[in-house]
Amino acid sequence: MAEINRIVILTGAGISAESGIDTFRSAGGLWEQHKVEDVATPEGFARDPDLVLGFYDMRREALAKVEPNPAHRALAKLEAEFAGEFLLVTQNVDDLHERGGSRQVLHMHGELKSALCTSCEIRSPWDDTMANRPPCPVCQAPTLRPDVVWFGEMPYQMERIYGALGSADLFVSIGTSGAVYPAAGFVQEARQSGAQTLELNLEPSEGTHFFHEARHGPAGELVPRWVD
Ligand code: BV8
Repeated sequence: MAEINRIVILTGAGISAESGIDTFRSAGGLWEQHKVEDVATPEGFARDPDLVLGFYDMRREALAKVEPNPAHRALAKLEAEFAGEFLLVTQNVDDLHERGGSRQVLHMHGELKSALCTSCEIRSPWDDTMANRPPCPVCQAPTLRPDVVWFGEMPYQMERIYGALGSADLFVSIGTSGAVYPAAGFVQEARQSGAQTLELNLEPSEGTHFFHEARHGPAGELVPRWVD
């Protein structure tokens, strides 16, 4: 990648699919098992906190049983070897990028293994269950929620992301349907800044026409081949 100096990568649920993590919108995916408004909105949490805490407990438990796949490891290799600026933004709340060797991961939708206390508003590392209302490790109040960004909530570090998109010369989107904003709009931001844009996905995403190039197939095959 001689002429490329600044890379921004966006990943979605598809990069973790071959590790055995359910995606959201593929057949049998997470959203088929649950209505989004019931488990991924503040209103759903207010209405039935036990349902929501149980949904995220189930996903956190599933995460402990799976491993990163070659796509995660290829991105870690690229981060280690690339001499320019490199930003990995993920919509995923799993820790497979980190377990695959990535050192800097920007979780714009939060993380399953983090808890947010709605009383003291402090985040704590978390890999236990929450449905039994454990005390916040900081203020001891029984008011933990998953530290994930629900629909209608502002994703994390948006200024940093838009700053990187504004100066990127390569934007690569991996394993995302392009169904959720603002992440789905990143390709347009990158194009406006003159970046080359590449989609690596099992099938054409909703925004595939915005990309200069699109390659379709499993991330576990496409990403290592692209990195090498
Ligand atoms: C916000 C929570 C505003 C954690 C999630 C325009 C602009 C801004 C907002 C909006 C807008 N229009 C509408 C909105 C509102 C909304 C939205 O986008 N709605 C959609 C449904 C239309 N957006 C929001 O609410 C966002 N917040 O805008 O706030 C604001 C402003 C000011 C102040 C306050 C607020 C928040 C969005 C975040 C919601 N939280 N997750 C969790 O439970 O995980 S979103 C959820 O969907 C996940 O995070 C997931 O990452 C995300 C996107 O899904 P994908 O990752 O793409 O997964 P999906 O299953 O859809 O697709 C998988 C893809 O992989 C498929 O294409 C498949 O083909 C492919 N694949 C499968 N297997 C493989 C593969 N690819 C390669 N290899 C394989 N093996």
